[in-house]
Formats: sequence, C-alpha cells, structure tokens
Amino acid sequence: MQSRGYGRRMATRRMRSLVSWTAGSLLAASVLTGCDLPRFGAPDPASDEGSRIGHLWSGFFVAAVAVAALVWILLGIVVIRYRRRPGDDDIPNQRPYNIPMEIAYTAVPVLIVAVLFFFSVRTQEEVTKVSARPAVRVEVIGFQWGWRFRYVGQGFTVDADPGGKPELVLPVGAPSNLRLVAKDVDHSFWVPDFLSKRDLIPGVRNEITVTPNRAGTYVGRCAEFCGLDHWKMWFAVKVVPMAEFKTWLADHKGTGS
Ligand SMILES: [Cu+2]
Repeated sequence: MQSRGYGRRMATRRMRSLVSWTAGSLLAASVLTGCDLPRFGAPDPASDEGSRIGHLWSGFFVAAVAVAALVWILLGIVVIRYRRRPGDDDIPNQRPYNIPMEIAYTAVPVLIVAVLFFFSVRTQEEVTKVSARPAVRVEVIGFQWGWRFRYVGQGFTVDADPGGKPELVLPVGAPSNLRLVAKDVDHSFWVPDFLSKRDLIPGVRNEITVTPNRAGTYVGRCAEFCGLDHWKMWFAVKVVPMAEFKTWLADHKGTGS
C-alpha cells in the first residue's frame, strides 16, 4: 500500500509538470507572435497596423489551442484511467485540501490572463500611436449616409459621385493620419483588410495612423449601426505607389472639389 506522503509527492510532481507545460506553451506562443504564423482565418493584412493585430490574433490562437489541448489531455486521462470498473463501488480519491493543486489551478489561469493582457496592451500601444510625420493628413467625415474625405492643407475634399461611393486615396508604405469626425451620430470607420476599425463620435477627437503595405483597392464600411440607411455607408480605399499619390495630390490640390 502506498503511503500518504508518496501520493502527495506524486500530486506535487504532476502539478509542477502542469505548470511547466502551461508556462512553456505560453512562452512558445509569445515567441511565435514575433514570427510569421499562419493567420488562422484572418485576412491577409493590408497595413502595418493590421499585421501587428494579425500577429496578436495568431498568438492568441496558438495559446488557446495549447490550453484546449492540455484540458482535453487531462480530461482524457481522467476518463480512461479512473473510469469505474466492475465491482469498484468506491468514490475515487477526491484530493480535498490539496494545497499545491489549488495554488496551481489558481496561478496558471492568472498567468495565462497576465501574458495575454501584456501582449494585448503592447499591440494596442503600437497600433494606436499617431504618427508625428505622416505623408498626408485626411479628415474623414462620416454622416448619415455617407463619407467625405478632406485632405488637410491641400484645399480639396473627395465626395462621392451621385450613386457612387467616395474613394480615399492613400500612399503605400507611408503613414497617413486620419482624423475621424462625426457630423451627426456615431459611425465607425472600418476597412476589413486593415484588420481594425475606429468609431467616429460627435464631440470626440479620434485620430488614427494607417500605413498601407500593398497597393490595391479595399472596401470600407461603416461598422456602427447609425440608422435605417446605415447599409449605404460604403467607401473605397485606393492605395497607390507614392509617386502616383503625389501626382494625384498635385492634380487635386486647391481645386476645392
Ligand atoms: Cu453606420
């Protein structure tokens, strides 16, 4: 018959391996967030800020799979190894007041949340930083039911053609600052390929920096239900090489259009 001390040592050893396994998984997830991980269903980010959010998403996914795998493995062990056998009518050892075990299953979730919180805050700091030297500043004006893009200091505003949608033109590989202004009610500036969105709130100064990383035309939408015709609030973001952008800007400068 095994002694009580032996059982306790075994429990402690199991708890230690559980803690090291979890810490190892979290460390792997945190290291992997710096690498090119699979995107696990997220779109290919079209901006530097989106890439950072994509990395965070991939790291969270890896951490979630590691935790799920650990839970399933432990459940599987318990279900198979400690299943009821014929003639076995005793309740298995319930391990009450097992201090190492209780400390472990309190500390491990706290550790997981702390690590995820750290990476969330770090990414948030990175993606909400507003560039001091943007290539262009645009006032993005949201209203029921459309968008208008005023190029600050350039003397012109882009409006939608009748029946069309307005096009925000930005250069690739350079930061652009977008000042988000709501004219009536809350709206939300959302370009799915940038993997982020930001609300436009009347009376609140909201500014974001977007650094598109590849040329192309991307769909933009209002992501805040703002009334019956909210669905009409589409726009396009056209990302072009810097030389082309400068030509476009010079062509429109001071036209007031
Ligand atoms: Cu809306």
